[in-house]
Parts: sequence; C-alpha cells; structure tokens
Amino acid sequence: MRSYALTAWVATTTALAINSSTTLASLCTTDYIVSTLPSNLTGITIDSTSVTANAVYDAVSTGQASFPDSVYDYCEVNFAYTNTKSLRVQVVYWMPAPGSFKNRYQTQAGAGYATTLPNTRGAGVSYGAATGGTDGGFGSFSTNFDAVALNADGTINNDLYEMFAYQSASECTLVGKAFTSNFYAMGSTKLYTYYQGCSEGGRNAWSQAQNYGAMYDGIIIGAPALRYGQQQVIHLYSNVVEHTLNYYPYPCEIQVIVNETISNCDALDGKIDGVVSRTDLCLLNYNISASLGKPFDCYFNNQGNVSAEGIAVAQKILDGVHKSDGTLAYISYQPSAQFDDATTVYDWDTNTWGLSISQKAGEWIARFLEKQIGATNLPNLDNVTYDTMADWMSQGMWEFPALQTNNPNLAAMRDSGGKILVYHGEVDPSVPTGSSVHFHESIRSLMYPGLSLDESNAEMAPWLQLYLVPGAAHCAPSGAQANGPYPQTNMGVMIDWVENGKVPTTLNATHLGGDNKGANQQLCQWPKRPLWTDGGETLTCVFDQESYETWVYDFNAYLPYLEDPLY
Ligand SMILES: *[C@@H]1O[C@H](CO)[C@@H](O)[C@H](O)[C@H]1NC(C)=O
Ligand SMILES: *[C@@H]1O[C@H](CO)[C@@H](O)[C@H](O)[C@H]1NC(C)=O
Ligand SMILES: *[C@@H]1O[C@H](CO)[C@@H](O)[C@H](O)[C@H]1NC(C)=O
Ligand SMILES: *[C@@H]1O[C@H](CO)[C@@H](O)[C@H](O)[C@H]1NC(C)=O
Ligand SMILES: *[C@@H]1O[C@H](CO)[C@@H](O)[C@H](O)[C@H]1NC(C)=O
Ligand SMILES: *[C@@H]1O[C@H](CO)[C@@H](O)[C@H](O)[C@H]1NC(C)=O
Ligand SMILES: [Ca+2]
Repeated sequence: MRSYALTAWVATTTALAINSSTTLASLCTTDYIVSTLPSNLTGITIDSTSVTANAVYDAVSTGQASFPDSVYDYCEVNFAYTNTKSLRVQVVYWMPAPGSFKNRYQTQAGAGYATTLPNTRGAGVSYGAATGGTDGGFGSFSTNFDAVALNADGTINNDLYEMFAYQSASECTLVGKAFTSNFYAMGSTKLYTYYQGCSEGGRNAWSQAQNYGAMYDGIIIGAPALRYGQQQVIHLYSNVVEHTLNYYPYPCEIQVIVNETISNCDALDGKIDGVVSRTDLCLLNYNISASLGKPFDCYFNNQGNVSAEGIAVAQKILDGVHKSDGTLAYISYQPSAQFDDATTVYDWDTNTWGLSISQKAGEWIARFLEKQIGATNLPNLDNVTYDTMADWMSQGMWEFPALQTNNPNLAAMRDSGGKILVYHGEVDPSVPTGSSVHFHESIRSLMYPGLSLDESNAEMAPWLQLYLVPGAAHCAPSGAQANGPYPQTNMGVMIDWVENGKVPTTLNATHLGGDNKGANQQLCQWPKRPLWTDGGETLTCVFDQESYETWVYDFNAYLPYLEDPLY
C-alpha cells in the first residue's frame, strides 16, 4: 500500500482542465483515479493498488419508487481503504459524466442487513450527483452484517456493529466528498452533500443526521427502522398473538378484514378512491368487528366466514404490544395496512392453518440476542408471552444502543444549515408509521421545549419536515391501495430546498400506478392531515386534535431511555 504525497497529485489534477466537454472515458482510467485519491483524510488510508474503473454508457433505471426513470452515463470506481479500526473497507463510487455532474455528492444507503443497494445508484447519478456505497468492512459487497455480527466465541463483533450502525456510511461520505472534489478538479467550488435511504437505509440516514449532522447539506429519510430493539421484535408480535390466542387465521380471512377496513374507511378522507388517506379517522370511526361473518373464498382450503377469533387476532395486533401490567412496549401498524407479519402456513397433515414465524424477528432474537451463530429463526414460540417480547425489546435497546438511532438532539445538523426530509407510508406493514411520528414529536419537544405545537412546528419546518404517504406500504406504493401517490422526486425537492432555498410546504408526489398513473399529487406536511373537499376534487391540509392524539404514544413499559425524553 502506498500513500501519495498530496502536492504532487494536486499538481496533476489541476493540470487536467475539466469542463463539460471532457469525456467520461478520459477520466475513467485507473491512472487518473489514482492521481485523484484523497491522501490526507484523518484515519483513512486508501490502497491505491485496489483501484478499478469501468465506464458505463446509457445505463437505464426504471420502476424505482425513489427516483424517476432515467438514462445516464457513469464511471464506476472501486477501491479499498483501511480505517482506524484496521478494517479493510471496499467502497464504490458512481461518477456521472463530466457534462452531467452538478456539484453534488450523495451516499446511497442499503436495506435489511446490506449496506449498499447498487440498483439505486441512479437515485444520485440521475440528479448529477457522484454517488457512493460501502461494503461496511464486512468483507465484500455481498456479505451482509448478519453474517459477520458474531465472533467465533459468540460475542458481538463490536467494530462491525459500529460500522453497520453509523460509521461505514459516514466514512463513505467523507472519502466520497474528497474524491469527488478531486475527480472533477472542483478546487474551492462548493460540493453539496446528501444522504438518502429507506427502511434500514432510513435508520442509517437518521444515524448520519444524529452523529455527523454538519457533514451533510440534505438527508432524505424513508420509513426508518429506528428503535431497532423494538423494531426487530415487533415483527414477531403477530405470531405471538396467534400463538397466545391459539388461532391462526386463513390468509383469505385476514385479507377480507383488510379489504373491509379499506372500503369502510376510504371515504373518511373525503375522496372515494380506494385509498385510506386518514388511518387516524379509520382508527377513531371503524371497528373491524364489522366484518364478523363476512364470507371469504380464495381457494379450496382458504374459504369460510370471518370468525370472532380472526377478528380478535387482528384487533390485538392493531392494539400494539402491551405487557401483562398494561404498559405499552411498542406500537403496531395502522388500520388498513396489510397483515404481512401474520402470515400463516397450511399443514397438509392436519388440514389446518398454522404458525409461520417471522424470519426477520426470529433471526434477530436467535442470532443477535441469544448469540446463536448462524441461527436464522426461532424454532418455536414455546413460553413466549407479550412480556417476553418486551424483555427482548429491552435487551436489544440496551445491548445495541447505537442501533436505536433515536437521539432527538439534532442541533449540529440544524445549526450547520442541513435539511432533513422524512417520509413514511401511512399503511407500512413492516415499520409502524407511528414510529416516525413519535420520533418527530420527540425531536420537537426536546429541541423546542415550552413552545406550542404550532410554534415548535413553525421552528422545525425550515429544516426538518415529516410527510406520511397516503396508501403507501414499506418504501413503495401498496398494491391494495394502488390509487395512492408516492414521493418519487424527493431528491429534486431536496435539491431545491438546499441549493435554491425553496422550502417545501407540501411534498411533491406522483401516482406511480392506479387510475391516475403519472398524475402529480401533493402530500400534507405533518401534523397537518389530508382532507378532500368538493366531493374529492380539492385537497386541503387540516389539523384536528382528536386525530393527532391517535398518533401520540407513551412507551411506558420501559425505564426512561437516556436519549429519548419521551420513552
Ligand atoms: C485535504 O486536502 C484538501 C486539498 O487538496 C483540502 O481542501 C482539505 O481540507 C484537506 N483535508 C484535511 C482533512 O486536511
Ligand atoms: C368493537 O366492537 C366490539 C363488538 O361490538 C366491541 O366488543 C369492541 O369493544 C369494539 N372495539 C372498540 C375499539 O370499540
Ligand atoms: C358462512 O355463512 C353462511 C351464512 O351467512 C352459511 O350459509 C355458510 O355455511 C357459512 N360458511 C361456512 C364455511 O361456515
Ligand atoms: C416452558 O416452560 C415450562 C414450565 O416453566 C418448562 O418446563 C419448559 O421447559 C419451557 N419450554 C421451553 C421451550 O422453554
Ligand atoms: C381484496 O382486495 C383486492 C383488491 O385490492 C382483491 O384483489 C382481493 O381479491 C381481495 N381479497 C379478498 C379476500 O376479498
Ligand atoms: C414533481 O413531480 C412531478 C411529477 O409528478 C415532476 O414532473 C416534477 O419534476 C417534480 N418536481 C420536482 C421538484 O422534482
Ligand atoms: Ca379515500
């Protein structure tokens, strides 16, 4: 491994005058890239022998929820560096053609236990942003965190845990910013810096805002898997309800309950379009026991009438996890969301529907909490109660505090001028929508104590905004509420906000499917809620106290959590 004397390479870089007519091919060579590697980053030693470069022309991205269809050229740059933990980390940077580069850098987050999603590179590149990803130091881009989280002796690999929780993303940005500036010979020109992710990527986006706020101009956060200790275990809740009540619903039965909820709550938002834009009004006005006795008929072993047991299971799931003393351990999904976690399997021996343990929760509990190397699920739910769930949530919260990612003190980000855009599907069946609302309210009450709701929201809106997306599922539209819009142009909105000072008042969204495919739709900024007037013609954004209060929770099953005044 060689390190390069800065002065020599600065000279080379500036000698190459880069402008919009410089070809991608002329920059996309290992020699040129080696000459532009940053050599003075604290704690980072880049291995210049590891550089690879590959020019790609007319790359096509289609069907992505987080950015519009696009065609673009880029240079894919790969190299490795060693960090202060002595980890060798592989990074990838997708560099737009010089004529399309717009002085922007973006780190693109991963999802699940992966730190990078290569097929979302266009989310940055199509907006003229050099876009980066990292392997987290896990050994390769195809190695996920869960595969390396435990040491051979069953203890947690603390270095890799910290890399996953927040550090690898920030290093990717640190290296990416410096490299981008050199690659395009930007000199002192401002490089706008962004981070974007959904789900685990949304959690990591929050980790960047909380720990490295001053590093970013804009962070786009979708359906974040924050409060990881609770979030991973909530996936097991539906199964524990089924097991406890000893009733495993027919898939068709639970689907009828959802469909009935959608059709009965559709109009509460003022527009009959198959979209429940107001799950809060649904919660206040609709009782799912109304579907008792409704016939269902999907296929031969999946037909009958909705039972009281099926309704009891669905209602208990919607109620959230309560301990035996009545305290609330965590919330659930909104009414009219799909019951993905409640999926049952058919047993051909007994001809009955039975337990199918959520793999997301089972792996987390078996591998991360119980430290079973290689475990991918729990074998059964013997003796698992709601109190056991709360204990698992507590254990995760205290053992992996960096993954909670719910530190509401964002002063560093705010004070350096950074902007944060949060969006969350109103019928997310994977990360409860209310978890993003609860965190928004934590930030508001910590950072603006003593101000009224209106006053504190007015203080926050210039730098932090939350939008719930009507009818949207987890990081994507929902097939069951296909007429809902989705905010596909968040990067465009963020660029306008950061670079042009255009503060959003509503969020730009598009119908990606359904009857009005292609049409534009604005979303209401929290705490305002959508309400259609003129028979569904006109969108108004309204506040009503009773609806608001359905979103406010007290997680009183826990001792006060150090970082979160609302726990
Ligand atoms: C590294 O060098 C560049 C000039 O090439 C300078 O702008 C930057 O501030 C330096 N970074 C550090 C961390 O010293
Ligand atoms: C829903 O209706 C059932 C049956 O009438 C009733 O027992 C239950 O308390 C109601 N639930 C709520 C939340 O009002
Ligand atoms: C469902 O209810 C109807 C009456 O509404 C009844 O005729 C039918 O037998 C029931 N089906 C099953 C599978 O119980
Ligand atoms: C469940 O609890 C019973 C009684 O405490 C105990 O005998 C049994 O071993 C437990 N089963 C498991 C799988 O832990
Ligand atoms: C639920 O509604 C969807 C349309 O969104 C339909 O395709 C499906 O067949 C319905 N399921 C049941 C069980 O009624
Ligand atoms: C808003 O969305 C529409 C499509 O619905 C799109 O044409 C427009 O460019 C978007 N605005 C921004 C700022 O990205
Ligand atoms: Ca509606």
